[in-house]
Amino acid sequence: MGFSTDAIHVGQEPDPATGAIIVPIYQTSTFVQEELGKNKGFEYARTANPTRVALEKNLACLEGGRFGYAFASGMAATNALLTLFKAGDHVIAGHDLYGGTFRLFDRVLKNFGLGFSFVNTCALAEIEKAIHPNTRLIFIETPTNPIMQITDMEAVAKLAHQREILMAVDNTFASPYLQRPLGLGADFVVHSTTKYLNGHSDGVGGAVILNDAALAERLKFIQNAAGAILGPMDSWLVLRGVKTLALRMARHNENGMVMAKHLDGHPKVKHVNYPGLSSHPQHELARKQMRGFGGMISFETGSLENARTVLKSVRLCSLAESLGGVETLISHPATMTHASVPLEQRQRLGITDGLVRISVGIEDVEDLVADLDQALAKI
Ligand code: P1T
Repeated sequence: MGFSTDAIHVGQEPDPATGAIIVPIYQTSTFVQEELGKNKGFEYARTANPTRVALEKNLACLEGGRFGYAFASGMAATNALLTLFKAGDHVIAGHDLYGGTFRLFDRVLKNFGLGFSFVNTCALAEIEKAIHPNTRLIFIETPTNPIMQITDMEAVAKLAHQREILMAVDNTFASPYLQRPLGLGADFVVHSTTKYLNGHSDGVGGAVILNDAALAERLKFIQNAAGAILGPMDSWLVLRGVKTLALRMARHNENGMVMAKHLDGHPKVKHVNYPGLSSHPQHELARKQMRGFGGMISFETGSLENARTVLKSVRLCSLAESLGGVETLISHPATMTHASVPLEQRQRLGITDGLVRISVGIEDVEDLVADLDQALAKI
């Protein structure tokens, strides 16, 4: 079936008890058992809940995977994935990651004996150089948050598998509508469902999708053992959001492109990071592995003062962390989402004090352009 058909139907048969067309919110902590060892497939809601299972089936299908697990947040999903590994194992991670992912790796998981190398995963040679005998995982974002760099997923997967290393892609920025990493060889896809999958800025959640049955069994064990599960109400919100993912992403693509082109020619803007622009260093690769370029853009205003002026002056765009909702959000990576990345590393990556990030929503794009124009005029 097509993407939209799957998004609307997979995992969501009419409720067998009532015929309800929408999967109910099974707001229950436990399930009554008929006798010892006899139940209807559900025992305790940390282990499995029907609303969450519906979402897990749906997300697995959309990513072209066999197994999906939903977690309390994107960070909980990444944390669960990383606990598949053990002390002494080494992970190669992209150097331009969501600040919270870097913080989890650098300030939490390192304490448990996992080793990390942060490299530019756009350059295959840099990954190759960082491989140690104990390297078990390559973890990338593409596009990256917030510089919008693109990594060649197929090439990295090939390299990883030659060395018996697993590969994970955080697909939050693109969503499965724009790219499907498992089909290009990745072993895991991670999502913050908080973003495009939910799409309405009304729930925090995460997911991991994969194909390997043995790894899936272990991840399910971890999901139940550690317990950072997505609740039924939040699972339902993501299920509802996903039904319109294709429509929303098509509009994010359109609005993102209009906004990126407009900013690119703007006299107050020094540089625009958007993979849809032909000036983007990995534009051709983005065209090859993505279906559209999405709604995330970052641009350079030149100074903290200029960024502050823009962020204070916008009226329609909202100054807030997060992304991927129907409404346009604008943020300042250096002091907000990426404040936990050390200054020297931020500077090396181009996460300057003047960098502004926009999650272009699905409003009428003329209104968004006019809002940005009046804010930039104040510089
Ligand atoms: O916020 P949470 O659901 O835990 O997801 C974390 C996360 C993981 N991966 C990526 C690529 C992300 O962008 C995020 C969260 N990012 C923001 C809150 C932000 O504004 O960038």
